[in-house]
Amino acid sequence: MSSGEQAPNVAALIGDLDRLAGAFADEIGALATEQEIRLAQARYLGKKGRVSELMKALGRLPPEERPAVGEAANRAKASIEGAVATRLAALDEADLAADLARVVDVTLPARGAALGTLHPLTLVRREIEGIFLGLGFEVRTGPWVETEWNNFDALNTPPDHPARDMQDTFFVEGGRILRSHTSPVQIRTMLSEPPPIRIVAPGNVFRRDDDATHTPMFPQMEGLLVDKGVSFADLKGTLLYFVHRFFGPNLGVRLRPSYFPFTEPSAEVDAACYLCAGSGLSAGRSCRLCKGSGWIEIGGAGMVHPNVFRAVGYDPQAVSGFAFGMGLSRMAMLKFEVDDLRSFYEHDVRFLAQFR
Ligand code: 2NM
Repeated sequence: MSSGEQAPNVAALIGDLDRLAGAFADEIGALATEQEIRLAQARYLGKKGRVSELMKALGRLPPEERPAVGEAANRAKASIEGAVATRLAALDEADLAADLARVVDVTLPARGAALGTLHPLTLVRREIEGIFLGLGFEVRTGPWVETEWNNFDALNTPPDHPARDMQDTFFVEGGRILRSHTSPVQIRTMLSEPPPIRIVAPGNVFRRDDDATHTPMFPQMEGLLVDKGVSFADLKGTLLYFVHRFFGPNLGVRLRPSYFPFTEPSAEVDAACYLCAGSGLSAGRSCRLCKGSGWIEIGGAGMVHPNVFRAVGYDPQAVSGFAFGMGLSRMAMLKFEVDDLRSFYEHDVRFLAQFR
């Protein structure tokens, strides 16, 4: 031989290969996972495995003796691969048998699907919409980004009015603002339709306020009725009907003189407290809802100012109208006795799930 090493003994080499297959078969019986089995397979058939180690001697054999050793190597390889396949199949079967043996109580009740709830502000908005729909009002909405004209000028609110200050109103690009009330919806409606008008405008509005009792965005609902011969008595009757439907029958309404640029006369609207029926006393103590006054403030209202009609092209000699507005968070706080405004914006499911 060119290497000068002695040629290996062919019979011994074949015997070693045949014994390797047997040794593998013994080893694999104790292995419990596919990973262990694959590692064992690599120790025998891998590049540096035991079969490859024995095959290094092949090059030192005379050519005529190589085929017999090659055959022995193939036998060992096939035997090892066969043992692997058999063992893996047995493991699979054992897994399946274990699955089938598991006792499942099919009579256990299913876990109920959790139902969401409507947000209290949504409940209150829908309820109020329903009351006014029943009176023949329509629900109208409009954009959050508005012109200063729709939000202020058309509403008889002059350029030097404090509400138009940077301190109070959000200004956005292009000379526009975030609406500070939903009144621009009423303006848009009057600009595009002739009287009679009967609408409520629910929606979010924006003011530069952020503390325990004010959020920079809050939901509002305003209403507008315009027709021939509409009076302050129509306004009060409408508010009285609303209070009876929303808070309870037989509750009084009180209008206190106030001022808004867009209405004249203007009023703050109080409803008799539904908890103490206006007495100021509940359970022998000062009522917790109205703090003993017997009244709760629910919004503002008034007769539409002639300048508002002029701005939208209505003739203030021919038609008159009333308008009102209320904060929906306040209405929800009163109705559900929620004492912190921020509860509506924290998205705590333990709070929200109480309104079913
Ligand atoms: C309020 C209070 C009083 C109001 C006025 C108008 C309009 F467009 F007709 F002039 N819309 N809404 C109004 C009046 C709103 O909210 C507290």
